[in-house]
Parts: sequence; structure tokens; C-alpha cells
Amino acid sequence: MTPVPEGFLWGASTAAHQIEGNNVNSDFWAMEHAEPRGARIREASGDACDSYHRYRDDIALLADAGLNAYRFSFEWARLEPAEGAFSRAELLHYRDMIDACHERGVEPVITLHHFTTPRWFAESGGWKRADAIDRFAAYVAFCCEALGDVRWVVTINEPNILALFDHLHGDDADPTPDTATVAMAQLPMPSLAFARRIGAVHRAAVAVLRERTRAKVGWAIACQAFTPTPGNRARFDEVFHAWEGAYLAWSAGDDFIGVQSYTSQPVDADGPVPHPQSPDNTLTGWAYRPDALGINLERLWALAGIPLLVTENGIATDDDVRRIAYTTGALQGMEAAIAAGAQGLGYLHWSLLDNYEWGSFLPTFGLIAVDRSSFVRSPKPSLAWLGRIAAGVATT
Ligand code: IFM
Repeated sequence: MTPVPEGFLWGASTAAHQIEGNNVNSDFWAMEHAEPRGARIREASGDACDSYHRYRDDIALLADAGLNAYRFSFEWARLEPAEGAFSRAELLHYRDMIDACHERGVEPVITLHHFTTPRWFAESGGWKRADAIDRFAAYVAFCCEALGDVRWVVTINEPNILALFDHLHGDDADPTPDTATVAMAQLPMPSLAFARRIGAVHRAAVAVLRERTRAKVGWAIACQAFTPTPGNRARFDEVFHAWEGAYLAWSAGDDFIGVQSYTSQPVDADGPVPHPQSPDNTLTGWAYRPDALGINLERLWALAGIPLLVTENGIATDDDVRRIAYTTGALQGMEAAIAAGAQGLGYLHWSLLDNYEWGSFLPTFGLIAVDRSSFVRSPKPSLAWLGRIAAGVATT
């Protein structure tokens, strides 16, 4: 195995709405309970994993396995449930999560926005509001009061998927009764206008964080490891720009780029090619492509030259042996990219827990299973396996 740099982060990721439960003031909760609800929403998030109350157990399991980093998100809808009404009690809740990490020698990696927004923000125009930048910057400034000793902050999770959210969860979405499949090829390209708008929001958030904290700051981009089919280089360039390039441009000046990688897709004259049906496909319907991570890291390093933090990588499967096989392949790709010169800062697996996959609990990405009635956590063998990789006592 290629030695990883000193201080390399080995951990796992989650997001508030997917694990906390009862995020009742958020736009996604409203969508889950709308009549009729969006076709892609099979079930509501409800209590999720009840991590709002059980975060110390989650952090202990991660630390006991030998991992040294935990990425989790602050929930804007809890911290500012009504416009301008910030909740100090909720800020202290997240501060306690940070303390719980530090007590266990775990580096917290905080995401400030992971897909959901407060209902008041969404219902008054969301990111299209004329003052969206100011509203988000005010929220970020409030968060900074809890971030004094935090070293890693992700401003916005997957802005390029956020660009598609209306379509994904709106009434015009394709029904997917058994999974929360997000098949890129069935979606429109993210609009460049949205990239400009959310890019400006990101830059404003970075400025606030730089002024008020000592954290290293970046955002986390969903990377599709697109590859051109013969004769379709120009189309590939166009697709890559809309999906990733337009967001990479807004990363300039950041301390890192968060890389989120699951699968790879060829691009032909019509755009991204749908994942063909295959018994190998994951529970989200994506092609089984552990090599995607290496492709993404080498590409992003060559294009941006900004240090790379793998903020998400994993597989939706109910077979933990397969999870280990997939992750082994992905880590080999990461090691090869680092050996070729890419500056890798860490690897955070998606996800720590089997959680709410934006409409369904069926696609299980977790290193830890969660009983849906008792909330009892059962670590899978992959958790201890990743811990051994982190400790350097196992290799890929
Ligand atoms: O669950 C999501 C996460 O919220 C963002 N990145 C992709 C994951 C798997 O679909």
C-alpha cells in the first residue's frame, strides 16, 4: 500500500437529515409529508437513526474501530427554524458533538449544508431569493460561534446534485418504487445559472469562515467519473463542464476539494449513458465501479491542483463482503492517484450508518446497521476492516 501522508484522515460520513430524525422544520420533511408526495419519496425519514440523541454512541463506535475522523452536518433548519431566529440550544447540541469527537481523538469534519434548507427559506424562493447569499452567510456566521477549534469545514454538500433537487423530488420525477435510485442519465444537466448562483454562495461562506475560524475550508462535489466514448470528446467536455467543471471553477482559493465518488458513466452523443441493467448494479441502480475514485482523484488533481479530501465513497449493498471488495478497489485507486502525485488528505466512507437515502431506507450504505424499531446499532465487519486499514495493520 502507498503510504498516506502524515495526519491523513480515515473516517466515515453522515448527514443530519439522513440520521438525526424529526428534522421537522426542513423543506425535505415538508416534501416527505406533502399530499401527494413526490414520486421518488417511498417513505418519510421519521426518527431516521435517532442520532440526534445517540451521537455519542455513533462516535464511540467509529473511534473504537480505530477511525480518526467523523464528517457530520449541522442542520440549518434546526439552527434557524424561523427567519432570523437562531437557536443557541441547537448550536450547543452541535458543539457537544464536536466535543464528543475531540474526547475520543476524532477529528470532526463539519458540513454546513447537506441538501436540506429551512422551510421558510425554501418557501420564500430558496436559492433564487435575491438575498440568498446574505441569508446563508448569516447562518454560517452563527455556526462559526461553535467552530473555533474545528479544523475542517465543508460549506455545501454536492452543489451539483442540489442543482437537480427540484426535479428529483418534484411530481415530475420518475417513480422508483423499490429504491431511491438516482440515475444521472435520466436527469437534465445541472444548469450553469445554478452553478453561478451557488458558487457565489460558497465563496461568501468561505469568506465568513476565513474571517471567524481557523478551519480549512472547501465544498464537496459529486464526481461522476465520466468517460468519453469514441468520437464524443466534445459532448463529454460539455457534460463534464455542466456537472463538475463549473463547480471546480468556484473551488479556486479553497483549502481542499471534497471528492464524492460512487460510480462511473460513459458519455456518448446523447450525454451520460444510462447504467445498463446488470446483476452487478448496486441497490441504487448504479454500475459497480470501484475504479471511479481513482479516476476522479487523478482528474481533479490534474485540473485543479487543490488538495483532495475524499468526503464520500461507498456502495449501497446488503452484502458486506461486497462492501469490503468495493472499498478495497476504491482505496487501491486512491493509493495509485496519491502515488502518481495527487495530494490526498483523507478518506471518509459513506456512510457510518444505514440511513435515510432521500426517500427510502432500502439502499443500505452503512458500516453499521441500525434496527429501525429499537435503533440498536450493529457494526458490520466492514467497520472493523476499515479501522484496520486506517491503523495500517491491514492492506488493500
Ligand atoms: O446519501 C447520499 C448523500 O447524502 C450525498 N452523496 C451521495 C449519497 C448516496 O446517494
